[in-house]
Amino acid sequence: MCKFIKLINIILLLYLIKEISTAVEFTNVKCNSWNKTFADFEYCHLKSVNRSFKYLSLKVNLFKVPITKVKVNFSLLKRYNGYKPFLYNITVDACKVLRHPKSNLIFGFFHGLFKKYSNMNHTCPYDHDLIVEKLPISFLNQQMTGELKFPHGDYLFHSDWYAYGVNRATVDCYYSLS
Ligand SMILES: *[C@@H]1O[C@H](CO)[C@@H](O)[C@H](O)[C@H]1NC(C)=O
Ligand SMILES: *[C@@H]1O[C@H](CO)[C@@H](O)[C@H](O)[C@H]1NC(C)=O
Ligand SMILES: *[C@@H]1O[C@H](CO)[C@@H](O)[C@H](O)[C@H]1NC(C)=O
Ligand SMILES: *[C@@H]1O[C@H](CO)[C@@H](O)[C@H](O)[C@H]1NC(C)=O
Ligand SMILES: CC(=O)N[C@H]1CO[C@H](CO)[C@@H](O)[C@@H]1O
Repeated sequence: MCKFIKLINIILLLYLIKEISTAVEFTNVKCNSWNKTFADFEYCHLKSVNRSFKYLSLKVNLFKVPITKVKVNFSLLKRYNGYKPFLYNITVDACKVLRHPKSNLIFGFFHGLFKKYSNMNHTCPYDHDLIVEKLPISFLNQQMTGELKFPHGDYLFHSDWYAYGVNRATVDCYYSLS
């Protein structure tokens, strides 16, 4: 029993240390459309309403709907002397994984970060503009804190969005761990 309590204490302590040492802060978002006849960003920004409420919003106008084939490349980069590849660099068939959400945990995690605040919450096809509306940065920070045990520093979450095998858009999210 005593051993058990000790174990609980150690786990609790480790948990607290992690909580204290890992603060996540989203600092910037950049969106780019590679073919403005196919899709374009109406807006893409972080906004501060006040000290405690900061959010991310973006809207993509799609001009060739419906879209039935979507792939996403994700990679995580860390800044040393410029941003360098760090940890993962994967491609997922978004239409497939939206049908079978448990088939790719990394995509599932990423989708979970914004789906509550977005109309990208259903399976393909997509026949409407895509929005992420007022996704609270505090929500993002919270989601990330539990998941990341990475070294301190500046990170770039890079995503390339392909439709029909062609790169249509790039969304880059910048954050730091301290
Ligand atoms: C841009 O997209 C349009 C619509 O799909 C296509 O007709 C055109 O060829 C594309 N342009 C380039 C440079 O890929
Ligand atoms: C910040 O703005 C949000 C949304 O308008 C509001 O709900 C919240 O009370 C504000 N917080 C402070 C500290 O003013
Ligand atoms: C991801 O991997 C591909 C192919 O292996 C490479 O061309 C690309 O530059 C990599 N991207 C990043 C950001 O590391
Ligand atoms: C998807 O998001 C839209 C817009 O926010 C909402 O009206 C709809 O109920 C959501 N659908 C699902 C399946 O969550
Ligand atoms: C790094 C990586 O996996 N890149 C892929 C991104 O997706 C396109 C389209 O599916 C592939 O051609 C790239 O190889």
